Amino acid sequence: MDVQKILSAVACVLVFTACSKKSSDSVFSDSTALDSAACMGQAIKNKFIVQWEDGRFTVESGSDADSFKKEFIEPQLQEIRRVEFDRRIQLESTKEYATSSVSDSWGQSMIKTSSAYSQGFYGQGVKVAVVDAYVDVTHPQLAGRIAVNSGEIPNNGIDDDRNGVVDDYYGASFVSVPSSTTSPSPHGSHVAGIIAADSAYGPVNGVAPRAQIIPAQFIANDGGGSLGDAVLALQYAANRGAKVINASWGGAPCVASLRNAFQELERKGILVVVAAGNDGRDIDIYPEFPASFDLSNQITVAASSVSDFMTAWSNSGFNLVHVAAPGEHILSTIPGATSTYMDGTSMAAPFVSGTAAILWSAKPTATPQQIKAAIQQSVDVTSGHEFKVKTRGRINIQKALQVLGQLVP
Ligand SMILES: [Ca+2]
Ligand SMILES: [Ca+2]
Repeated sequence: MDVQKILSAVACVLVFTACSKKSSDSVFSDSTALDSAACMGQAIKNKFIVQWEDGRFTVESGSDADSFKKEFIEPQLQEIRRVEFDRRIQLESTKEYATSSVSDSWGQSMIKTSSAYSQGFYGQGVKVAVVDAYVDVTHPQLAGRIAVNSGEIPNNGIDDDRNGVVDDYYGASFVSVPSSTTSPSPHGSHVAGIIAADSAYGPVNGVAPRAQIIPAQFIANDGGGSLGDAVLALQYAANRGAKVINASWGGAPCVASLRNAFQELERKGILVVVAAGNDGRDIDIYPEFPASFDLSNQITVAASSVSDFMTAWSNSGFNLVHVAAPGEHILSTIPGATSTYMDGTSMAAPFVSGTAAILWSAKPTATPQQIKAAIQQSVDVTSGHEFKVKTRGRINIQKALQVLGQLVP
C-alpha cells in the first residue's frame, strides 16, 4: 500500500461521508481476490461487464481499462454501480451414449411424475428458461414447447418488440466468442427435453410436458463462453418472463458480476436451478460457481444413480448442495430429431426445474422460496442411501405437491 492510499484510508475513517463518493477506480474491479482458488477465468481486457444503478447489465467494448474508465465510466459515473472485465469460461463436456440397459424413463418414475399428471399438473402456464448451449426449436418433441415471443416478427432483421434483441421470436443467442466447431452442441436440447419434451412426438417424457421453454444461449458449440454473455442471457430470460431458470453449467470464475446477476434474479422472484458439477468434489470446501452462491432463490442439484445412490462423479456438499435428482442414463432430445442418453448433474438440474414448473402450475401464487422449501422438505431419504447434500435426499414430486399444499393453502 502506498502512502497516498494509506492517507486516503485514514481520511475515510475521519470523514466518513467522503468515502461514499464514487470514482472510476471504485466502481471498476479487476480484483480476483474474492476466492483465489476458483478465480481462473482469463480476463478479456477489451470487454467490460457494466452493472448500472438500476440493476441492468450491459457488456461494452473499449481499447483498454484506462481509456474505458476515462471515456465510458467517468462521464456517466453516477449511473454505474460496478464494472469488471469480461472473462472466458470453458464448460466441461457431458458423457453421451446411444444405448442403455435401463428403462428410458427410470428417473421420471422414481420421482413420481405421473402422480402430478393424475392431479392435472403438467407445468402449464410456467416458463422455464434454458440458459445453456443451442436448443433445437425444430425438434419434434420440443417445437410445441417453446415459448413464443409474440411481440417479435421472426426473420425480418428488426427488433419489433424493442427488447434489445433482433428476431428473438423463440429465444436468443448471446454467444460472442468464436467456436472451434460448427456442429451444434447437444447439451442445451438435452436439458430442454428433460424439462418439457412432449411424449406425443417421440420417446422422451419431459418432467413438465406443458411448461414452456425459453432458449437463451451463451455457450458456443465447442463449450466455450464468456461471463458477460452468461449475464446477458440470464437477464434476457428474466425479461422474457421466466419463472425458473435452469443453469446446467459451472466453471465460472468467481467475479462479482455473476453473483450480482443471480441476486437480481432473486429480487425479481425467479427460481434458479443450478447443476452441482461433475468433479466428484465437495463444493462446500472447493467452491464451484454458480453452484456455490447459496442464494435464497437457488437450488443446487447433485446427480443420483439408477440404484438411488449418489453417482461417483457428482459434486456434493452438506451446505451448498440442496437435493439429488436422477442424473445418469438419462434419455432426452438432441438436434437431428432424435434422442440420446447422457450422464451429468447437467441432467439432474432439469429434473428439478421441471418439478418446480409442476409445482408452480399447482400453486401459481407461490414464491420461489416456497417452491424451494416444498422441494427440499419432500425428498426421499432412504436409510443407507443418504446423499451428501443438505436434505440428504432425492426429489419426489408427489410429496412435494403435498408439502406445497400445506405451505400455500
Ligand atoms: Ca426483440
Ligand atoms: Ca423481428
